[in-house]
Amino acid sequence: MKTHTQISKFLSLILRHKPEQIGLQLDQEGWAKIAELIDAAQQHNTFLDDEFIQTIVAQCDKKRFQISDDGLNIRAVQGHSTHTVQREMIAIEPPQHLYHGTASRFMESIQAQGLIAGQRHYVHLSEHKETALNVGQRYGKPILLLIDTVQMYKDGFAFYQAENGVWLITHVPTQYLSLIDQTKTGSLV
Ligand code: HQG
Repeated sequence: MKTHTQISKFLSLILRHKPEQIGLQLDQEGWAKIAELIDAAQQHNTFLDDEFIQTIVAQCDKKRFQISDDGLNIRAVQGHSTHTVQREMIAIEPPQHLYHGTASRFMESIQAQGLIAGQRHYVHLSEHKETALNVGQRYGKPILLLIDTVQMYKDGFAFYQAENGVWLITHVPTQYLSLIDQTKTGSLV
């Protein structure tokens, strides 16, 4: 029997990155039929049922997953890398401040290229410094970057927001980035 965390990671893997690992079909908007997911997982020795899925979706701290209004489908709302998913998102005006957390070892490359999406479809941005820092520390010494959203928006960049509040953008060129110095609270360098 797998734990909630293991199942949550399994759902992230299948619904964001590798549905083919269990032979599951996702549509362009990322939806999978829950009944098909349960069957496919079972055939690959992962036991899931409707109730377990509902609990994981409801308890997920980052609200990574969404269940359709009719209760029949499930998807990850962001974080995809699989090319079968190409969500049609509506560009909206961003808030004045958005942050990106990264690790110090990526900074040389970020200074050269700006923020790029890598394996995922988008660069992930947050309205909250703490969230961004937590994201950054997954990869090493965390670095906090502030995005000049006002100028980017004026310059015609498209910002999207996933259902769980995560902001998405395809690329952030270097000139819109500033480093927030953690040692001097609130000040920029
Ligand atoms: C970095 C988690 C070198 C980027 C989190 C990041 C998030 C560059 C890494 C979500 C670069 C990509 C996404 C460049 C960006 N050169 N490195 N030019 N541009 N990077 O995991 O933002 O728990 O794909 O800074 O909470 O860390 O999965 O993206 O460090 O919301 O739901 O390349 O994943 O959510 O790493 O995290 P990732 P991320 P979940």
